[in-house]
Amino acid sequence: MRKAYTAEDLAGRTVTVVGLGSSGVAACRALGRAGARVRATDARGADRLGAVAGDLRDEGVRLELGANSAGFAEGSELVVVSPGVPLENPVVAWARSRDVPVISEVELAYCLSDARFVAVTGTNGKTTTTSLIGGILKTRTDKAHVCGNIGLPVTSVAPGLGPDHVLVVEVSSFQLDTCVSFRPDVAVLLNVTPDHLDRYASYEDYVASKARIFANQVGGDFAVINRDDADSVRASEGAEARKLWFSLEEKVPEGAFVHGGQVVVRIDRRERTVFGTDALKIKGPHNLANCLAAVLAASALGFEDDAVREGVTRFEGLEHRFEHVADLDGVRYVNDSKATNVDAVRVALEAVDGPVVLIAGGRDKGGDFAALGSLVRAKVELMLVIGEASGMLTRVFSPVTRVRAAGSLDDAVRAAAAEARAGTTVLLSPGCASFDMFADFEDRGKAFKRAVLGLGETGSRGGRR
Ligand code: UMA
Repeated sequence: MRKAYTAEDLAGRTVTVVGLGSSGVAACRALGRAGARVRATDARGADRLGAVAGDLRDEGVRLELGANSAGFAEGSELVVVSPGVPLENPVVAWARSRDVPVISEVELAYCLSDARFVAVTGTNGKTTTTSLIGGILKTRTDKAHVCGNIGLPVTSVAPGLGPDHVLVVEVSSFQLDTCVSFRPDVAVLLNVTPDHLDRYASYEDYVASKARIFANQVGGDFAVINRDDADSVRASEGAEARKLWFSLEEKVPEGAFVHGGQVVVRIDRRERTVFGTDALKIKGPHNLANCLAAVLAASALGFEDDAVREGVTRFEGLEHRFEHVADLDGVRYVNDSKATNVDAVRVALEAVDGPVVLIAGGRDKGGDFAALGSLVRAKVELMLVIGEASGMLTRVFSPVTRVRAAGSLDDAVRAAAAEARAGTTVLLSPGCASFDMFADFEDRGKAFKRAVLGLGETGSRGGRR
């Protein structure tokens, strides 16, 4: 399939961008450079958008602030929708009812660029794997760019880049939902477990959204898929790309696996050992799986084993993802604020040796916490619940462990410190979105770290030692 648009197609067209967060602002600017007549609408008022609204107006963007109204979109030939905007939004609904195309900012970036694309999706591990792939590529080229859901909008990087550049793009299901012609050279699907059920009608719809990453790929492209995850395998069934599998459980026919503590890659019937798992700085089976996916993506792009080894073994992990914060009186504090769904909490609990004081809660996204029952019973000595989900979490987990509600994250950290004894891990792994109490998961993780590092100063440690 050809790219849905070129810069020439967009010149002179009226395009409306919905949402002026980081991706919407970048989309406005890319469209402006392509010569489109750009309009943008945001439900937030000018007071909350800050200086960017004035800047965009100066750049010739027509704005509607404080509402997203269908009338404002009237006359648009294309709508670019931000990932946080639900498809029932009045402007999106207006476009759909008139067959005006609605695309994501990722699709727009793809159309405006000749670079090669590596797209990484999955419920968990996307940012780590995207960073790992970027880390490998950057050992050998300065033409690799890491962007997307990771925090840097793709349209701020991609437009105008030639085929000698590679974009390693973290893609969320929201961005995939409105991709039309997006065809990554390498598509990585890490795992699919229930998440965002507040946005999707059913889990099947969410799986189908993830499967869209493969939809436009053809024979010469690569699909990197988790062989150990039945829903990822299912989502890749219709993929036409060449499949490379990764597995922690079996020797795959083509792909990467672990044997005798070594990462083995088998492509084109050639099998080679790339590195020993003990050389990795990031820990836990989930991170080993992320490494296997990264190794395959880089190999598919033609990067040699020594580049792969160097990039992967150098990687030290990311902030807010099972991040070690401090050891205080033998108690380990771990910030896993990025764990915003049930499966991410499972992965974190499985990665801890010994007893856990778990801090969880926030804004519930409709996940099935009961699925964690036996794991929590086995590992969690005390669960401190915060935010809107407190009542629900108390109901679900009271039968399997001690549960206590805390009024704030600070209170939860103090209560955890008072209870934990040497050998215990205090784990913030919320399993929920942060928006009821914080600006985002980073704000929450930073608040956790401040609270932990403040424990020593306030003398509020002093639990059961
Ligand atoms: N808005 C409207 N109308 C609506 C809803 C929102 O006008 O009905 C406006 C809001 O007022 C706000 C803007 O839209 O001004 C927000 O847009 P957005 O939520 O799409 O956020 P961006 O700042 O554009 O950030 C997006 C991604 N956000 C989401 O997917 C929710 C960022 O991922 C991404 O880093 C960025 O684009 C660059 O590509 C964040 C995220 O939380 C990290 N992603 C989710 C996740 O990781 O689980 C999917």
